[in-house]
Amino acid sequence: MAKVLSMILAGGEGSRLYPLTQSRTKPSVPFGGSYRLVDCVLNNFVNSSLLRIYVLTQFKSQSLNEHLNKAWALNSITDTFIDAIPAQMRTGKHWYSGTADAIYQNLQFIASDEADLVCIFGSDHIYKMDIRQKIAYHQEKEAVLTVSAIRLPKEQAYHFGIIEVDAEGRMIGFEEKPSVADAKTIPGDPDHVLASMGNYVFDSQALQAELIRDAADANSSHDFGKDIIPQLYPQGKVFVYDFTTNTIDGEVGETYWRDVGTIESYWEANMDLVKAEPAISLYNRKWPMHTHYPALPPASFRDSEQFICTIRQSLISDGCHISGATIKKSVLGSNCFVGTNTNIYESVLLGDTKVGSNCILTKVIVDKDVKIADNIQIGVNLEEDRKRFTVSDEGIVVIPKGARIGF
Ligand code: ADQ
Ligand code: ADP
Repeated sequence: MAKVLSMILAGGEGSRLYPLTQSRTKPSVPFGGSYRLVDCVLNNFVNSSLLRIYVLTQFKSQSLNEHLNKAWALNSITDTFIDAIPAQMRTGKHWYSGTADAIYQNLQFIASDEADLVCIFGSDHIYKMDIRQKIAYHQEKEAVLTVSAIRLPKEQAYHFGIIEVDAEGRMIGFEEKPSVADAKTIPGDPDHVLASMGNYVFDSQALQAELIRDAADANSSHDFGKDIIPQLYPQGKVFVYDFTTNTIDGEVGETYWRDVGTIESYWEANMDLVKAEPAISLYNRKWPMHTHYPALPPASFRDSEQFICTIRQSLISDGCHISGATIKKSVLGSNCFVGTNTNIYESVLLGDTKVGSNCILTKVIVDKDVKIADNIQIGVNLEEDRKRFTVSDEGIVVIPKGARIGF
């Protein structure tokens, strides 16, 4: 069995998720009631029994550090660790300039390790992957680098690295974030492209050599998508791992993958959890979704004299207290209090929030520690909301952390 070292890129600024990233880095943004975005990739590694993990942080990392300490501490006498590495400007007075530079600045941790393979994964995607299967494919192909790929609608091409592949799975073309017009579609399928999922398995020696070469290249932006992959694939040893072949608990099909880069995609990914048939299951006991569970009582629901609680297609976390309210297609993080005759619809409450009585919230994302007074409507009159809050092009209203509304 090859020795594996894993590096998780968790330094993303997440500017398109603003104001959710006003006080925390993107991987630390709460998701799905109980989780943070970074939990998905960490669960993929832990459930794949790959337990030698560095998490590279950069922007606004305190919230992420606290989460890693509370949720992901490994107490063990074996050679296993999940350690955060803060950006330390080891190679000069500059922060990480790109994802490859983030790894290059920490090359000593790879060089001093006996790992044969290095996994480099982003941290802001919602998916389940048994990474052992990707590693087995990498070894079978004797690849230098293996990139995971998924088929996506052509219109999304400009967000992703777009791949061309031959019949053996070898990468024969790659373009980082091309225009939709220029994106190479899948042969025989003009409506779809093959997109890089931003996660990589590298041969350790080849990675080190390539990063040293790239660091000396003044024309490089030191990014895996823009520089490293285009440099490596023409040498013929970069292979493409088809994510749809991955199995969880012996079953093909759990190949949901979502990039949560924008307010809309973040909201949609939360809504995917409360569909009648959720796109990704949180309930597979062979693939537990670890996170930090605060010491809180179970969620409680109390009818008032006039109003009964109606909760449909929703996730309600521990410590929530709902009094005679109606909640549909919504996700409530821990410690949310909701008053009587309030309607919450298609909304995401990140936690520690109080919503008064007789309120309406429709398609609203409420960050932590918000207090909303009685008789407030949000998401009903978007013209009014735009004067006070961030409203996405698709009409999703975002209430920033710590807001006091109607007081
Ligand atoms: P993007 O997602 O646009 O494209 P990027 O913004 O560089 O790539 O982020 C990749 C990961 O690295 C994220 O998890 C992010 O949080 C983290 N990150 C970003 N900058 C960092 C830094 N300076 N230090 C540490 N971590 C950092 C990439 C690929 C595409 C691919 C998509 C899939 O480049 O080819 O299609 O991911 O989403
Ligand atoms: P989250 O909203 O991500 O759960 P927390 O409220 O748990 O974040 O805060 C995590 C850490 O980040 C705490 O140590 C907190 O003091 C710090 N923190 C949060 N917001 C800010 C801020 N605006 N400026 C400085 N530190 C902050």
